[in-house]
Amino acid sequence: MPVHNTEIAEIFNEYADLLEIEGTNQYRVRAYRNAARNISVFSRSIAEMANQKEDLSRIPGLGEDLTVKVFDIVNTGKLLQLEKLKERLPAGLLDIIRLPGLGPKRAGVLYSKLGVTSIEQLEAAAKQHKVRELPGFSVKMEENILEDIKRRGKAGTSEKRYKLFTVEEIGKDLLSYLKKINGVKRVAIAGSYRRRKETVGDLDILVTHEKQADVMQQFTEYEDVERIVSRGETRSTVILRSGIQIDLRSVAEDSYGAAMHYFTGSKAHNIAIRKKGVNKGLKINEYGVFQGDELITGRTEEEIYARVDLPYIEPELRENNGEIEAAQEGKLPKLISLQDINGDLHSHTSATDGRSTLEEMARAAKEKGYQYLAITDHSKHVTVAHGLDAERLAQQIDEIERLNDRLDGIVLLKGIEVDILEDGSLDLPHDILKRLDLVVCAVHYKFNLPADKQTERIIRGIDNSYFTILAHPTGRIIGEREPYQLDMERLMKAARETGCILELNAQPSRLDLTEVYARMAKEMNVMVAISTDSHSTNEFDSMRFGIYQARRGWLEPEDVLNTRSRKELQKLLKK
Ligand code: DGT
Ligand code: CA
Ligand code: CA
Repeated sequence: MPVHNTEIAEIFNEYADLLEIEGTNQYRVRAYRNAARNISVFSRSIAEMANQKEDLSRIPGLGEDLTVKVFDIVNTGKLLQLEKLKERLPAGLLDIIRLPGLGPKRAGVLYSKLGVTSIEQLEAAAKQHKVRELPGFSVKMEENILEDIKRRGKAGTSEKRYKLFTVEEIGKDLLSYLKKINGVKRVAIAGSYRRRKETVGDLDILVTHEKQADVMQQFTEYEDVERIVSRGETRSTVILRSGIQIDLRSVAEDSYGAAMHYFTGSKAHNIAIRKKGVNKGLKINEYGVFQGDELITGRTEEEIYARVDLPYIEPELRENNGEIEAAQEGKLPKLISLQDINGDLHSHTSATDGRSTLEEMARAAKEKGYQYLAITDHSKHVTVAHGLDAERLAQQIDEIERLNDRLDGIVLLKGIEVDILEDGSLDLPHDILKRLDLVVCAVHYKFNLPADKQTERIIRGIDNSYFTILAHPTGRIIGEREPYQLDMERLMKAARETGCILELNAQPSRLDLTEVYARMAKEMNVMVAISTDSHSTNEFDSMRFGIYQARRGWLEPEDVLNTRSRKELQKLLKK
């Protein structure tokens, strides 16, 4: 398996980091970093050049010594000197240098002066104010370190990620700019964006073009570019003003499918597919599928999968979470798509905190091609939203009934987003809930109860015979609010017993029924409703984000309540 240029570069970078921690002279450290940078943007596969005994000194920054090391990496997949250095230096130091503002030099100081070799030890030392005294550190820095460690959390990274919604707009603009470049044929976004992850780290864009097109030049001249990280013949990286990084790669038409597959990832999925290739004597990389040195296919992703005896696997499933096994057994899910949706079951009007009237909402839903729209304004406990009490809800019910008589091709369902109070009771009396088509229930305060209390509160709500749908079940808001402490499995068991439905809230900042929970719901036989929680007519379009997440959670049309026709839905709701 040829080692990719970026892998060689990563090894050199890691080696440089560790050398620097050890206090090796700057000149040597810089030589490795410099080589790494040049290697990562080099336009041809260095592994292939090495295998064909080509002259590697053409690669800028590679002297005699480093050329030998590149050969070692190409032949063995690793660098012996790095492995040895790793044995000498504690592994935790690598985590420390990835904290913002630290880097190998300061990590070296922490190590040599305080013996700090892990994040935990660093945290302890900072809390004891030992860090501020060190050369090159300060009080402010010590505070930042503590904050960064906290933010980094258990997940282990402090790297900034962007909501899919945010990068969608950025990506679309950039895509249309690239398409207009003379000679450009195809442009597509790969990476986690194509897999529709709720957040993405950076955007990976592929282009194919005629030879003479100066795509890289024009890419780096895009008006939104703040900084050019690298520019090569076939790949460039820039940082846009919004801070997001864009990787652009130009690929040959014959390799387009292979490159799409490779750069769509995930890495774990790629590795698993590559292994299947190896078992069949095939070499799979971003250039194609090879038998020996011969390129046998690479134009389409379908062909790549076919070569390892698999059907096409949708990008949203490519996480090496069982999709390859399912594909092998012919058990891939037939994923839900936007066209399967027949209505929306969570929306607000100007009666509470929405911005459109009942009638405006109804007409907009009809325009989306929906058969029904549930109106679910807030209940009285949410005073900031001017929530409805029983009397105002009764008026709205009457109003909806009158409006339904006039409306054609769309039916408004009578609903409420009622608060689940702290004791698990619902915020409105049963005799008014009884008049509704559906009752969407939600937690809007006391987010910080311990897991058992919060779970019991919600389960008590679920046990209420009027409870239809649990809205935004974990309350998570991406980058703003952690999910409440909950025993999801227990909650889902309760939901299954009572036939309660879980909402996949499609607002791009919520999506709090994560892919993991969506899949768990499916496996536990709990139905999901994908709802936009629209507060005005132009929010219905958020439905696509709910669909993306549902697809990542392996959901099929029958797993989702609002794929039902109005008749089927009303039958289900009566139960
Ligand atoms: P992100 O940007 O953190 O949200 O996640 P991705 O999946 O977009 O990751 P990124 O941008 O680092 O790389 C894009 C794709 O390129 C990734 O999904 C798989 C592929 N890739 C990157 N590095 C490697 C590697 O070392 N080995 C393999 N097999 N694939 C890789
Ligand atoms: Ca990416
Ligand atoms: Ca990338």
